[in-house]
Amino acid sequence: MQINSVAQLDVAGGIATLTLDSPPVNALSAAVRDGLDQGFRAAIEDEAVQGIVLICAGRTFIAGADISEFDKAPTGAPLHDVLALIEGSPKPVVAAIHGTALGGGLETALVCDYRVATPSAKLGLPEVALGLLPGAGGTQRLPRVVGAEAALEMMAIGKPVRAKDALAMGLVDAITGEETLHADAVAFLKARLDTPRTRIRDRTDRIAGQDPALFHAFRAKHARAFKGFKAPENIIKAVEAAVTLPFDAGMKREAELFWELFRSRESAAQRYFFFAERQTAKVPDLAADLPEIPVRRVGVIGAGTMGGGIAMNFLNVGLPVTIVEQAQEALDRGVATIRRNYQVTVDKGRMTAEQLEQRMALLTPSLEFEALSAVDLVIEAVFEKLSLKQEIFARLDKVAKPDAILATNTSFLDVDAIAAATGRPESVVGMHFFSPANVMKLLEVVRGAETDPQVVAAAMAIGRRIGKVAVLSRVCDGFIANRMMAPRMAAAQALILEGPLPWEVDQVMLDYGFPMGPFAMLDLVGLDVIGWDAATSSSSSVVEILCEMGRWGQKKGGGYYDYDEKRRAAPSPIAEQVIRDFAAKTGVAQRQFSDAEIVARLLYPVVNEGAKILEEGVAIRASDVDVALVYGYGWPVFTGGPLFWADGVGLAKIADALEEMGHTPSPLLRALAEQGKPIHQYRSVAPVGRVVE
Ligand code: TC6
Repeated sequence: MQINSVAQLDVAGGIATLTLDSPPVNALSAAVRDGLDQGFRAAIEDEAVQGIVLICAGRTFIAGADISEFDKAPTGAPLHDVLALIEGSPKPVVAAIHGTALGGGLETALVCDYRVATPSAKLGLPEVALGLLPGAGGTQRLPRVVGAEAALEMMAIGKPVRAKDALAMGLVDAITGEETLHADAVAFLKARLDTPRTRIRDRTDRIAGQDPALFHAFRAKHARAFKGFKAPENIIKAVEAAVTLPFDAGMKREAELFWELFRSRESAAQRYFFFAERQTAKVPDLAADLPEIPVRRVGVIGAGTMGGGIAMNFLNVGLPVTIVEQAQEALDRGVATIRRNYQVTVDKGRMTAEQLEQRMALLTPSLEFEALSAVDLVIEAVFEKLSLKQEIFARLDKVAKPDAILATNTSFLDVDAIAAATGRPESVVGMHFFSPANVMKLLEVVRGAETDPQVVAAAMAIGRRIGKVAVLSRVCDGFIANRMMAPRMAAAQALILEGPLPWEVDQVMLDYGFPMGPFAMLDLVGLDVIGWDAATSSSSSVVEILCEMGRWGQKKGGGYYDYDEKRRAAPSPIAEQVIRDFAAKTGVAQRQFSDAEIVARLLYPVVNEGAKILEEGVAIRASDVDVALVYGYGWPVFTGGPLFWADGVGLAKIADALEEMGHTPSPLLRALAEQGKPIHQYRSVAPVGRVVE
């Protein structure tokens, strides 16, 4: 019997099966909640029914509340009522889980009497990633099933568990066959029709006598990871309520804590980010049915830090890589570094020695450029010098297969000028990785003026295949992420001449939520590599003076900070003196700055740069810019990224402040401020010859 557009009820042999079918992920939309409500009512009323199986069609069990409905007026049966109906069913209910039972999906399974799952299923309460807590009883029921400690881990960290672990924890009652979920669930239920039932809400065996020290220890253990986020703390409080209060009082507490989060800017930012991340894959002028360019073998030119890290991405997903260097020594060093990096993972117990060998066996080191003749994708990762890259691409043009994708990992050079060195600029694309390339999630795909759409699509797809979030950029100096952050660096360097010291500026950025401040970052990268030239150095900036003194950063034991042998940083009196002297020499007035002023000085110019990037059509949409900054620079996700954050501050306020600081606000920023429109929803409006939506 068809219940509604997404639910169907079938009765056979005394068992009712309610099947939900709401692609793509059976999220708990109004239709799904109505389907559950009416379906369960019908099954409960039907006298022929002795037990009920809840199952989903398509790729997954219910993957959670429908996040796209969160900011709309509520319609349909309320989730709490639906869950109360299922929990109060006079007939036993089993949730038959495949794919992912997440968030509200797992909470639905927790009001059933039993849960069975396929071996490949995953179960989790990942609401924390949306700045929320499981607000449909998850915080109260999960601890009653798996205990407070495991519940905290699952909810405050948000990582789903595999079926086999869920079985060990008591979260699922049986593992079914991969292909026989329904039949196995029916058999499981039939065997238990006469078994006395205990609802999870009535259980106390896993939570009675919980030592409150657990919560202090948990907070302390994760203090760093939770900094700036509101949801983990509310989750901990909700679990404290679960172990100390009766069920109904705990539910009330959960609701208060949920709504506090729901109304927070942090959660709004994280919900925005959820969709922003998924939007990046959508490139409006690339037809969905573009023929795919298969990538089976990869070549990497350059076995330095970047080249090695890039190669690891492909080895990790089982793709053979040929890595080419000019000299045996550099090649050996590069290969040894890759092996050493994997060994660290093995030592941490996250990889087996056998897997390490399997990955290394996929790597072919070579000194011959010709070794690249068989690969489908080549990524060049040599020194950042245009003439060198052009020379390499001219050589590559002669050896690469006719349909090979020729990618450059340049971080700021003109991809079109590199492409022009070949006879096939349509095959050339930028694939800009962030260091460490095997870790950082961002991949900027840089589309040249002549890059074939198929090549763009292939580069985006391969990015996803290696687990990156691929963001599309047009050619410009620094592309999206580096170009956005350049003004922050410039502002920071100017600011330290006016009073605030590097470590004070860094601290304000840490408090904002960045993993590292600009000066600690400069010391890490090396002051010498950001454009210092010993031959032309003329003591005309603090960076130059520090470099002339040999204070190149961490590697020299000192830069803006002093470092001990374990590379622990301490504010440097020497650097402070250099800064003070330079400020005096150049006559810069000193004054006090509040933290808010420091934030404005450093980050408003970043917002301005973002507006310029959108005006020029370098990025397709504002949310892509936010994603690039979060994944490329660790911009705190609870702000939503620079442009979402800017809307919270107010565009008019930012534009006015920029003017006061001596910057020219971009016309787009001014226009949006005057129209009262948010920037984070902005989509590029197709300047001539650029992206068309
Ligand atoms: C919750 O439950 C709160 C409860 C409290 C109640 C009071 N809603 O990721 P994919 C879309 S909070 C709406 O590319 P995958 C997604 O936008 C929720 N839409 O696929 C995309 O759409 P597009 C807790 C959703 O196979 C499409 O589905 N649950 C939702 O790589 C495919 O998604 C979560 O946080 C949703 N809940 O991964 C789970 N989920 O094609 C969030 C997905 O138009 N979801 N979409 O772009 C996930 O983690 C993953 O989507 C996945 C599938 C593992 C389910």
